[in-house]
Amino acid sequence: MDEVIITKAIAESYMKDLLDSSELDVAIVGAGPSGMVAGYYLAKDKIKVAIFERKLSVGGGMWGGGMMFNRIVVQSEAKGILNELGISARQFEKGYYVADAIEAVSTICSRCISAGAKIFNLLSAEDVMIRENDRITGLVLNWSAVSLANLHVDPLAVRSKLVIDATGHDAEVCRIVSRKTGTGVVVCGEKSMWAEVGEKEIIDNTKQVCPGLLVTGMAANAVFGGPRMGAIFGGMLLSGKKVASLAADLLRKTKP
Ligand code: 48F
Repeated sequence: MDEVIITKAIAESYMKDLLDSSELDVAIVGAGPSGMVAGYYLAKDKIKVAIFERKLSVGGGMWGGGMMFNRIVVQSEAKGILNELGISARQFEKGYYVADAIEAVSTICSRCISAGAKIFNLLSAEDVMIRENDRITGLVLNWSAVSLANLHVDPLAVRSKLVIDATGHDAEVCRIVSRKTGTGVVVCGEKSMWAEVGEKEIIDNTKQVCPGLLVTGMAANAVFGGPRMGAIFGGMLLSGKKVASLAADLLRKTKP
């Protein structure tokens, strides 16, 4: 075994994927459930998509289920997505399915990658690229370790036809766009827990917020002031699926 061959294999293979992802159809920020479901459906539709995740692990808030009981609940409306991905779930009461959070995260991630999406962990979106008419045209990325170590190191950028904010409760990309553009994007902040309403509103709140930027998952409710919903995850899955379909439609419309 030659350590230098191992080094070259890792560096060359990673660099090839990173360079290939420097021009994308869709760049997703955040590899939580909504971001990875969106990545799965986009890749399945042959759309060039990459997900940039700040942490070492993907899965966002799904691993820990509710209060560290690693189970999630999914309602009937989203059971079809579990079936399609191959995640087992049993009916607890009529309309309430319970699934293993670890199986859910690992399966969504695996299906997302095998469909053709690239996931880059340990990278944070610290800004967006903005061009004429305040159109969002890509992401400004840096290693998460740079901000953790408080290093003064400039970022690099990727261009993408569309950006999806899947950053969860903080709606980080929308907050940046709200601060730095005149697009009128305002992050209202999420309301207190109300599962029934939160799960309904998240679907309506999943949309394009300004030219080039869409929002999904908990970030959608954070932007438009919808309630949080706790450890029911059907809305996240349905929102990820919906944003993929909206993005695919927008890409088709802008095709020369
Ligand atoms: O928080 P997260 O799981 O978002 P989600 O897909 O799902 C929400 C649920 O997990 C749960 C809930 C259910 O009722 O409310 O909270 O909407 O995943 C968001 C991911 O985005 C990453 C973050 O580390 C997490 O893995 N993230 C956040 N900001 C950035 C980022 C950033 N600036 N750059 C890269 N990744």
